[in-house]
Amino acid sequence: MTLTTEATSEGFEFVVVANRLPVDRARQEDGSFIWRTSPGGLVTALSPVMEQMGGAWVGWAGEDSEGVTEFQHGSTHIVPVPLSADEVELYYEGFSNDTLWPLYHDVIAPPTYHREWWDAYVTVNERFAAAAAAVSAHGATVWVHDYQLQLVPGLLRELRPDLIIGFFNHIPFPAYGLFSQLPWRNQIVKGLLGADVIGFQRTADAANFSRAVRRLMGYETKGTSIYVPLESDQGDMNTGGYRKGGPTRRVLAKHFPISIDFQSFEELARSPEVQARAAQIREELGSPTTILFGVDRLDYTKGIRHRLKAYGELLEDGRVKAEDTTLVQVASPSRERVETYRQLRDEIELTVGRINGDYGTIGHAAVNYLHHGYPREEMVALYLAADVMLVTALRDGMNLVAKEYVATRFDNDGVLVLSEFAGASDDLKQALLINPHDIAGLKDSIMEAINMPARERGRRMRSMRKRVRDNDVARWSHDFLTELARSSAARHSEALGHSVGTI
Ligand code: GDG
Repeated sequence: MTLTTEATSEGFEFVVVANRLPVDRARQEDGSFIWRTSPGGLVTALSPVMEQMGGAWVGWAGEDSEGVTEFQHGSTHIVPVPLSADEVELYYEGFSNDTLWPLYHDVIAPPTYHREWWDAYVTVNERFAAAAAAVSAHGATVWVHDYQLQLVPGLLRELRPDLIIGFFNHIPFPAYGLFSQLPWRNQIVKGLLGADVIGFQRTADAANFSRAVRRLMGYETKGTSIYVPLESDQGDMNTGGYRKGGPTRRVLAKHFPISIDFQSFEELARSPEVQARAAQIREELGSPTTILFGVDRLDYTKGIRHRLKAYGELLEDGRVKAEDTTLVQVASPSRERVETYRQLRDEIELTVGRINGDYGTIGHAAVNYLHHGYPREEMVALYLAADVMLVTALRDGMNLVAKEYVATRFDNDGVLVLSEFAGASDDLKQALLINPHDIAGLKDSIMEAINMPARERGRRMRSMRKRVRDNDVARWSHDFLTELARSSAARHSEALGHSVGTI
């Protein structure tokens, strides 16, 4: 794969489009502004890719970004897209986080459908597409990310047919029986099909999408290929009818499991400061025999309630005691203006209070609950201090936390308890795989993790570390961008009337 990423006089050769920029503008108490790294998995994954490739990043700069113009941040040219307070409420908190997020995570919470939210989603997607079109050089590669921007590939193809367009969905793509609830399902599918390559986390997500295309559009699909009729043959978008047998454009819909920058996590874990901090954390927790650890955005998809229920019952059954076992739960603040998230926070804090009230003793809290974000060094120190890592998501596109834990454990110790409903379970088969809905099974797995002999811990951790080291985030972006370059080469040679080689 060879991509030139410098800016030319007419724009950038490589452009990332995502709802958030890699940095957020935040107002400090004294009224001044600072730029902070944005939270969440997408930025964690893409930042090392951008550092290496350079290019432009189109995205929203956060609530306090009024009047911010383009600027250079390291190797990345930052292109802020403004959103009004209304748009944040309707497009972001509404349609993205209260319609699509619950629908795509198997309706763990009920999705809400509002036509005005959809209208704002269309308007904002148009603005992102226009901003991307304006900064892209002729024939540039544009990589669009995630569920907030599913219309952008289609809009961008209309504006700029010369571009090579990729899309990556960081969250699951639901089964057709759920996706078909969405009143705007055809528009979403058509928007995504504007891309040359559509990447998903798991094979099942890609298969769910292809099925939706067949059911809603009637287009032909074969393996990971979808044959999209050229614009003039597409027929009525709402009925899906189109002229069969006409010329088509091939779109690839395939899984590309995302990963982390393994080396940078390992390096941080090996640093003497971080190791000293890990030892200090253990001491501050009263040097318990076992530290169980969970870190998640405070989100109902992450299964924090199920985790607390299992742990609370283990304390109740007397299988663990607060004197020798403690659970550290970091819940980073997330989407606090969406009602479901407020309720979740209340419920979790009530449960933590009950567990501590019932089972804690002086100097030994059963649960150390922390509702804030931490610097990366502190996160890595916590990973190192943790004997057992609990990832109990009810549904999760991938879950980078699981891979980060593995990357930091250069001592080949520690046990990962991992939900089979997280994409990471496809890669990390040596974890203790659990079904978080099965509380009895989860309790047994936590006990198995606590009591696992050192030899077995080492064997499992070594194998998982090899897997994540060999499949790091550089490999993920390389694989995706290579497929994108290949499929655009095939498109061009088809356009020139040459035969296309196998891909
Ligand atoms: C979405 C998908 C997919 C969390 N708290 C702190 C902190 N974090 C970092 C973690 C990790 C990231 O945020 C969270 O990533 P996840 O993958 O676990 O989850 P989502 O945010 O839901 O991400 C997910 C991902 O996109 C990538 O495609 O895997 O399935 O839902 O990197 O370490 N980092 C710091 N302080 C915190 O307090 N520094």
